[in-house]
Amino acid sequence: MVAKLSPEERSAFLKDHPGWAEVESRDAVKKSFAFDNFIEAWGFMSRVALAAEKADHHPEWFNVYNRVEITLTTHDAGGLSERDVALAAFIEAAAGEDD
Ligand code: HBI
Repeated sequence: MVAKLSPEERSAFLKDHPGWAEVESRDAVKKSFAFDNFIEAWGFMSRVALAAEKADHHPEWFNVYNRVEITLTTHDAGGLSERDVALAAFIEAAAGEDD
């Protein structure tokens, strides 16, 4: 079983990862990414998909043209876990954001 983040770990995540916001009525975080066009968005999604499959931890996401909205949570834990922290870091790098 995966452990949920403690309140302190959750606060640290939100502080260290700009743009991620808590989801109302769910123990999850979300962030929207915008790219130059659909191909750039799809390339990003492909990189994230491969990493997610390798880690056996997957995003919930929604794509329209150049925009990708991502929600992270750990279903097996019923909320945010270190798996989401790790995936968020990969997603930011895949989107070309600085650490
Ligand atoms: N992805 N976000 C997320 N949360 C999970 O708990 C999860 C997952 N991908 C695969 C997975 N769990 C497996 O362990 C099985 O539960 C399918």
